[in-house]
Amino acid sequence: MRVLIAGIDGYLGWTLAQYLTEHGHEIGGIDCYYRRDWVAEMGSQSATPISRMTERLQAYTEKFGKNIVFRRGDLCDYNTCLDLMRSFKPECVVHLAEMPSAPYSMIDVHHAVFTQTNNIMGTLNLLFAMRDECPNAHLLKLGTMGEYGTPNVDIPEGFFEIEYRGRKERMMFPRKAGSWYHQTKVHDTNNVEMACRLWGLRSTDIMQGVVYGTRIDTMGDDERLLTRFDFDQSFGTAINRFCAQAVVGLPITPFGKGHQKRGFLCLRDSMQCFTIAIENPPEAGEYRVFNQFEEVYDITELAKKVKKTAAKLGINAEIRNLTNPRQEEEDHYYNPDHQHLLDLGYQPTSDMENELRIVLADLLKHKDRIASRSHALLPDIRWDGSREKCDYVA
Ligand code: USQ
Repeated sequence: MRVLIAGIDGYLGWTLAQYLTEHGHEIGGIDCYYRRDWVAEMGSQSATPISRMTERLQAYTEKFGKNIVFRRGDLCDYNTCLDLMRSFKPECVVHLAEMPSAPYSMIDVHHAVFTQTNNIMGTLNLLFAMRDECPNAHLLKLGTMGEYGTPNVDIPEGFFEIEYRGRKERMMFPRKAGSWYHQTKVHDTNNVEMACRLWGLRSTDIMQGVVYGTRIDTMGDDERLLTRFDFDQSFGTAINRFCAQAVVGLPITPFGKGHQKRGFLCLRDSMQCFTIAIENPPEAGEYRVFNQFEEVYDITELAKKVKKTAAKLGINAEIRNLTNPRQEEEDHYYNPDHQHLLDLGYQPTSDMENELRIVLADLLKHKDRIASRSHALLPDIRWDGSREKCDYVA
């Protein structure tokens, strides 16, 4: 299939380009390198030494013997979207080109407005360009499990049956996001669902949990094929940050009580799930939702797993809770369904401790790169809008 990856320079995008190529697909890509700028704005850098796009493309051609049709551009420019659909003629568009950080979106009004404008406008432009140029193509849209929030009931895959005053309907399950970023995904969900309903487009909305891992096998030893690994307060997820903290000898930092729960998925299995969704497209007019994660952990369990795995590599990591810069439930019920991908043949391949061993070993090679940006690890972006470094609880 001809697959266009929007956000091909990112953590998932660059990995997916390689994984899909190995599975026989033709790849086009677009990116405007925002992620590199945002991480620099946070005073940080990727722990893995990622190459410039030109070097990445060269390495890709050497490895796979074919080219990626790449365009530097921004989805917020409608003509760029239109041109790309006309020239590349994708059968599937994978949309990973959004600002993905909750803390970044909470910094101030400018970051909140940028996040919502960038994410919602880019998706709308894509929907219109697809309607007009490739209405049969499948839109694989990256949403997030964070759209649902942490309700005190089970979370279905997108929809649920409701009976109200004696009548029944299948409705979208209520969303309750906890950051301006997560809200953008909720708005996208509504927009994409409506585009499918009104225009007959087809889309899979992926409610993905937290993805972790430094590599897939395809990357081999060529550093130019490596994907990024962020650990700063905005673009590093808790699991990335815990690994980076362990490697440079800083305490691992669950926030608050540390019983916030999330669904997790390793990078190689995330790639497998995307590929299954691409190779099994929905019908015209169908909008479907996959909850894409494998294991649920609370943040303290996660911290303990990182500590335990680090110990096997001779690292003695300490866990110290920080005051929570976010406003969120620190101990809650969490029971989301995730059956649709399993029904399509998804087979989990790796457990977290195996994968953490690989991550920590990879990070040890680049310890100096993390140490030189260790100031970016301690959070100061707070949900109330203030900027003040967090203190250790004990
Ligand atoms: N947390 C800590 N210590 C840290 C960093 C975070 O305890 O050093 C806590 C946070 O307070 C939060 C939890 O860990 O309760 C998860 O935070 P996170 O930064 O790992 O993940 P989150 O903000 O939920 O967002 C991440 C990605 C986002 C994606 C989402 C999937 O940044 O792009 O949409 O994971 S999900 O979590 O399923 O919503």
